[in-house]
Amino acid sequence: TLTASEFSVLDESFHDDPYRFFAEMRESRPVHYEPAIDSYFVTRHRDVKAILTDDETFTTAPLQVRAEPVMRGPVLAQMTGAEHSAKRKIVVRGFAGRVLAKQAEMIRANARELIEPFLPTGRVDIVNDFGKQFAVYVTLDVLGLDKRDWRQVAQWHSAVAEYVTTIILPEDRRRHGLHCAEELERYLLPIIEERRADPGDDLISRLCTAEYEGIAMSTRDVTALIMNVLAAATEPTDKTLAQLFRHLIDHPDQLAQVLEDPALVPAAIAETMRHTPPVHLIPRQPWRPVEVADTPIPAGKTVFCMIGSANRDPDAFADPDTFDIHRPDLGTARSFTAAAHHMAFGTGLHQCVGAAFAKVEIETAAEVLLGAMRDPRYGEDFQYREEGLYTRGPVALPIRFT
Ligand code: 2IO
Repeated sequence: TLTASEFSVLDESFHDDPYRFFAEMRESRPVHYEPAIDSYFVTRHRDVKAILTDDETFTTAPLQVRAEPVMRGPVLAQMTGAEHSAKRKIVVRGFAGRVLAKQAEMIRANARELIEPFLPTGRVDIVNDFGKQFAVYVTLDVLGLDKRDWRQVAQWHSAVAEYVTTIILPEDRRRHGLHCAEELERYLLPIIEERRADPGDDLISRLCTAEYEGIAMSTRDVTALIMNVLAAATEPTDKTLAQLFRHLIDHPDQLAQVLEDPALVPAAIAETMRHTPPVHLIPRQPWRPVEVADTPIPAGKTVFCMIGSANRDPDAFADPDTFDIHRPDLGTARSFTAAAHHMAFGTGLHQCVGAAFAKVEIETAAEVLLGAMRDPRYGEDFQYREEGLYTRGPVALPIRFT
């Protein structure tokens, strides 16, 4: 049994494998207080769901400190009311219908181009040879940015992501994140001016030409939304793709079924997102004192919803630690919508605006990769390791194939 004094989510043992702590936390300490950061960690599915769907009580104020400085302005999740619904709609339309169909072709072309050089070698690291570059390439194409800049953008992105997602960030890393965010903003500003004058059919142009209450968005608003899309589309992609491959390699029967029937791919992705979500924490802040699972939480404290734990709650999913693309409680058809039973895309008002895009992106990459590689398996003496408390994923996934 873990007692409050001897357990911390900041412990190395928790970081190494948080999953083995979740059951105990849900049962005996469903709301864990972490004194070092004066924050609360919520573990049960029903409590996380209640918090994320109660946007009256639980605000997204933590993002003001955690995200706004490096996003160079407010992101969608920080907005409420008419401003939120109008700007959210603008972004939703950038990932829907004919636009999304065109993006699917772009995604396929990028996946093919990036896997090609590895096909004759019979080996590829899904994270470091493919996934990271794929994530940035696709995001740059969505935004209409030059892919020749991808290494530079990837470097800026990692510093920005580190700023947003590190629980206790050392001062030098904090400054580095801010510096990279400023560089990224400096890179974007002339491009925004260009697109205002001569819009194309990319997302930056859409943001520049879209009107909110009859007026065009300010450059600060456009910049922040670009930064928001850049971070949100890049950070989880390699992690999700690598987890999908890991689960399928670990479950050869399910891999065979997916290869046999590609209609199972969405279920495999949804189950991957439930079992090992790329985003483990979603921060909220109650504006008044509340009680969660009989634990009083004062107004103004940060509350972290633990998605990895909620998604493995036996009250929500039978045999929750088992990876099973056929599980009847997965609800595949709804898994990429606000009605999803797993909460890898959050839920409620601020539920991921890119969920439909993410589905197409991972589906397409999986199709291209699985179609090009026979008998995917791990390389010899491969040691599996994951990293991250906020966003979490494999540090590498070197595989072999025929
Ligand atoms: C960008 C963790 C990358 C989002 C974030 C500051 C706001 C929001 C998220 C996801 C993924 C990020 N939060 N996307 O958790 O837009």
